[in-house]
Amino acid sequence: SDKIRIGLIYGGKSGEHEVSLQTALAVIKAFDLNKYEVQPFYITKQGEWHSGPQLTAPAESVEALAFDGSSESSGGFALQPFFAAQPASTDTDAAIKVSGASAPSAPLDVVFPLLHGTFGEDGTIQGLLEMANIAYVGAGVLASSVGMDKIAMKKIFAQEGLPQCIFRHFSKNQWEKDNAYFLMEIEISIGYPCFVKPANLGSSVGVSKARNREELLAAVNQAFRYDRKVIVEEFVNAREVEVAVLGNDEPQASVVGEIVSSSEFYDYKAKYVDGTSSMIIPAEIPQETAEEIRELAVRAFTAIDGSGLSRVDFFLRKEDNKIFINEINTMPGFTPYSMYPLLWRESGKPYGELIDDLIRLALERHAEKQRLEYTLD
Ligand code: G1L
Repeated sequence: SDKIRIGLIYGGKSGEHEVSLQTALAVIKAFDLNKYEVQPFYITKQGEWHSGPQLTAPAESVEALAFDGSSESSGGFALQPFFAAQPASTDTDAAIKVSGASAPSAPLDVVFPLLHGTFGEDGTIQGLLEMANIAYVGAGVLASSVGMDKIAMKKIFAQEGLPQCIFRHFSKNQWEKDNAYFLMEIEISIGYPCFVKPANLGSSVGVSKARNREELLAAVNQAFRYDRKVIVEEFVNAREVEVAVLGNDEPQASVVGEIVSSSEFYDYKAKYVDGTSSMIIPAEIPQETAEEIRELAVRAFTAIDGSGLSRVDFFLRKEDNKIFINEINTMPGFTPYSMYPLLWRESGKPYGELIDDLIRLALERHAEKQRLEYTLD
């Protein structure tokens, strides 16, 4: 058929297994099955890949997407029957060839990697898809890994001149060798209270606030349980605002949204509620501030070599409205009730259109890459 063949990879070993399943279900429901064919790949919590049967109707529940039996395989080998053909000119150099026996009748056109890296750091699924020469939605290898490492991210932001809070960082080995030095550094340059976080991990696992030296020592040890690198940040008393960025070479920014705790929320005209926090879209902030935040978001996206999508999170300091970039997330929450899709909805782009745009952007980036030369002959 002339439908676009979409692969969905979801599940995975990470703590976001359930969120990933919910997201896959929502994305599947949004696909126009007259236009797309959907091939699911479920990764169990144990890391086994299960490629399911092609979907001819939207799945009914997450249970229906969590197949346990058929076509089990370990690692990305489940993808191999669906590899794209290598470009003819580089065929002899191709690192991976589709062998005759498993050559598919219908390779995938584009994949949605709906999960965080399950191998400890991110960019890994993206790397697998690069080697398979399959187009995929969202950030590439570099932006994905930068998006998961707060230290690399902040260094790139600093180089780009983006305003951010004061921070210090160290590895476990550096800390063990000379923690007196880092304690002094932190107390002189940051002071208390401060936030202590593992460099990796998107969520708030291992994050704590320290009000004095004793708490700082405990917080650092706690953070080292989750990563071998730790970052300590200045505490900023601020509102939290977020922007959705979409595009490749000419990324666009959505309206700005604000996250507030549920208790504060009732003072506002009600908008969206998601778990324990709520979203106000558009944020009630001055128009010049919103414009500045949108520009900073696009610069951050470009600085990390973003593509497809990213949600960029900022602090707006209460005392003076100063803007600080907090982080960029290349794999934001993506159900129809998550901040990223809601920001685009309020900007005039509904969920289904957003998905169409992401697929088009993935195919465009892939086509452009096929035109690059990789050898000297
Ligand atoms: F494929 C996209 F669009 F790039 C993409 C990939 C992953 C969008 C959103 C996400 N997000 C997630 O996978 C998750 C937050 C549900 C789990 Cl990490």
